[in-house]
Amino acid sequence: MSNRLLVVAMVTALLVVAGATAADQEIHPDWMKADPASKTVWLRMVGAADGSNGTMNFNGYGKGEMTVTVPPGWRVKIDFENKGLAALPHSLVIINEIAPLPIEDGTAAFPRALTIRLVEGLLAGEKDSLEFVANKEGRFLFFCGVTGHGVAGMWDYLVVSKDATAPTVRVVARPGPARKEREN
Ligand SMILES: [Cu+2]
Repeated sequence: MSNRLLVVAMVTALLVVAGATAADQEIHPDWMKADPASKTVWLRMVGAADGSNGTMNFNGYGKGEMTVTVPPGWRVKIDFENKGLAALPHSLVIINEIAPLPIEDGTAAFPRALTIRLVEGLLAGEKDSLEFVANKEGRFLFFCGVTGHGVAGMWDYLVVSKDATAPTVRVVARPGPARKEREN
């Protein structure tokens, strides 16, 4: 099997696994704030927030374990920070849901829906902010553009749906004690 085919097979397996573990629990984390009057949602997205998925996570979730849903037309403001566990660089881009996933980089599905230094990544403690209008419906991915991170599972879902009346966050329920932000 060629390397390319192997990567395709691995990514397909990842997507199948993710599909089997749909985000089934709504949470109200302190890292999301919604303002219906201005149709604006603010998200703090932390790369490598904890050790989940070998630190390849956003806010502790990877491989599609987290789904943020917003109504169409809402403005999405994201403050991204790399917490830097394992001393790896990380970045964030909103991409279309595609298979296979890009090995690195990624094309922003909305104008300016990406951090600086997408492939190189931001180092531990570094931050960047981005902002875009969710002007089309669909399912997209929060994706880390650093080489190999996306295919290692550093991605989650962003859904833009007219069925949503307000932003929500759903995650895969995990056994064991939940962290504080998951209990809110
Ligand atoms: Cu990363």
